[in-house]
Amino acid sequence: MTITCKGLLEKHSQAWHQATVHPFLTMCQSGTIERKQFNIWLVQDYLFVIEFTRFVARVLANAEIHHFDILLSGLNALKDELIWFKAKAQERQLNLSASPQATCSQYCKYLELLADMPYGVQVTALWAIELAYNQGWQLPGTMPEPYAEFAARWGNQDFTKYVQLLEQLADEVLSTADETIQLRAESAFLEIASFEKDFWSMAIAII
Ligand code: MP5
Repeated sequence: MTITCKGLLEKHSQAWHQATVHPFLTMCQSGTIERKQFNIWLVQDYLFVIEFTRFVARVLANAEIHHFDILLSGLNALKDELIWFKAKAQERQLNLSASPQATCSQYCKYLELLADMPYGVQVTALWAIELAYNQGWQLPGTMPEPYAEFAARWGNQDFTKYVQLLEQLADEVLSTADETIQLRAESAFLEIASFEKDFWSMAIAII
């Protein structure tokens, strides 16, 4: 039987719920998150996005030509996002040369591991990573300032459309992938769900 992105979400709904519905996000929504906790997430996420950009470039290098447009639009958005992160850090007077925390560096190392995996696994992983933020920032509903801007970045309709297009790419490749690749894509999905949960937890563990 062929797996699909929707099938993965249904089969592993609990793992996915933990990745996308987290106290970090509910605390942003209720305005109870400490500034220090939010700032830790911001700096660590910037460090993650640098490695994620490298990962997307590797996925593009393996992609079928008719997938280029969508992947290139993702890379283009990452260019703006890295600039935006720097602006947000400057507003908050944060040092972006901080070291990655263990959770961040383990997630980044996993992105490097994905570099050696087949394209079907990579594109499924890319979809899952983007969906985690799309749903995570959307699900709590309206966020108060200063978090509304962050929720809008990953929760907006254009980003939702981009994630839907990634789902189509992943489903297309998975539909003809052999069983080994499908199983590896499923493992990658579960790894990512777990890393996403841990990433939120990392930021609020400090206080
Ligand atoms: C994303 C992110 C989404 N920024 N951080 C984590 C830990 N997971 C997913 O990636 P992007 O490039 O910000 O859309």
